[in-house]
Amino acid sequence: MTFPKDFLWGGATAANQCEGAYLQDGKGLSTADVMTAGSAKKKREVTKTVEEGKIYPSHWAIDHYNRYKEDIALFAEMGFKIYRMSINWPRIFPNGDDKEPNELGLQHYEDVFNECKKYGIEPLVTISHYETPLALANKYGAWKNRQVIDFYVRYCEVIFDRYKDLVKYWLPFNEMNCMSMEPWMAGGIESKPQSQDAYIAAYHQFIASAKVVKLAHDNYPHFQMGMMQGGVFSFPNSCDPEDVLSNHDFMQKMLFYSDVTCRGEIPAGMKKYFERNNITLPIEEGDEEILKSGKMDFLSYSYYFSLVAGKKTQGLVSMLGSLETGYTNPYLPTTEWGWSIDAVGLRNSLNLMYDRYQLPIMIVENGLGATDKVESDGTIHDPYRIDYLRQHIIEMEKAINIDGIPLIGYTSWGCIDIVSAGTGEMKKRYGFIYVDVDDEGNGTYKRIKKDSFHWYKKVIASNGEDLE
Ligand code: BGP
Repeated sequence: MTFPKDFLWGGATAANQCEGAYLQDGKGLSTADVMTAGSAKKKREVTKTVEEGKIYPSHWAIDHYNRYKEDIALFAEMGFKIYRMSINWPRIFPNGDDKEPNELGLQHYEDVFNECKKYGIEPLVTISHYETPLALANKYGAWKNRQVIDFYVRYCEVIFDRYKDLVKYWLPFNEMNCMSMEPWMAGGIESKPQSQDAYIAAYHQFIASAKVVKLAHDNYPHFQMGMMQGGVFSFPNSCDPEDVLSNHDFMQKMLFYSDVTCRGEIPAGMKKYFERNNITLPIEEGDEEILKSGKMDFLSYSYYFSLVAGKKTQGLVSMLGSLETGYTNPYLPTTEWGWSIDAVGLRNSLNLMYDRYQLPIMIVENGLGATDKVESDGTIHDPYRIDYLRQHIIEMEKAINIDGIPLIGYTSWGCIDIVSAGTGEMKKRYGFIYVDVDDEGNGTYKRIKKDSFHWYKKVIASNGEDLE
């Protein structure tokens, strides 16, 4: 087993799922702050305002905002080379359209990045991870409105300038294709997935993304800008050519997002799809140039599972809740939350994505959401998590050494337990570090190292050689 010597091992979180402190230091509300707790069976509710008596897990999460020093010290103890995290947009611009940024918010992330640097950890920053300022949704219709592009670009100008010496790797949006599945999360859009409005919002994000990639390239040549795609990969249900074609159609809609941001244009097949479905993108003069001028430097994506698509496929999937394409894969086991476990699928996806874009790749989310049990002596044994991660790391190594894929980093998801985006639960845990807090926010918030903590530390120390 060999990984490149400068391979970026680490972990990933998102601000709305870990920070808590939802009004501290002048922060405004985000679209995540009005999403109630749900479960695998109960969809999270979007209430538009904070309602008395409802449970909003982002309000407390794991209080990483106040405990980041302790958490980063634990990441450093595992040997992290990189920490993927997001800036909570309404900490910087509480209403999204404010004239001046909030200094306390800016200072906070400066402190966080300096803390990372202290341990030689490289920050990888998601600029927008399901955290659109709520005021932009209520006042402007969020990403449906082209004006929001300007607010986002201004936000980027401010953070690029402030953190230019501290941050090199940036992801303009988390899982852009989430707009085809969960438009509220992806962009504060209330309409149905794959509707005209959702595609308008996606289109505005493409323009915004291209503009800030160009801004970075023109002013900060040392920045590396990355596409972040939600890893929704499917295989045909059978070799029936109709199934193969349906799977292609499904994947075309999923990869639309990485196609536009990595290649700089709308693919022909999607133009036809929009025509057939009476969807009109709000294209303005000069947009083609903008898209071409802001292509990504690298590709990143999340990978948890694979899907099966075919003739019966019902639209797209709700990736963050239940996973429904109409089929199950008889070859694969599933997690407690019903997600298939397909480590070889990760290698397949790496080949697919490299063939398609020829860009360096980072896997920026991967992991197993599971219930953990704290033993009476305070230890936590999570061999299921170690096993899941081991299988996926083995497949990454094969992709590098057998297939020749330029994979440059791996940040496993929820390196410390955080709130689940899909269900709003705390009990769906991904971490190497357990946090003593329950679904209602009760607990001591104490951090406890799981068995996987010690295991991942060895993996990193041996640069992926010791996986036992
Ligand atoms: C991705 C999101 C994350 C995350 C992860 C796991 O789609 O980018 O924010 O949470 O999925 O999903 P969940 O939290 O629903 O288990």
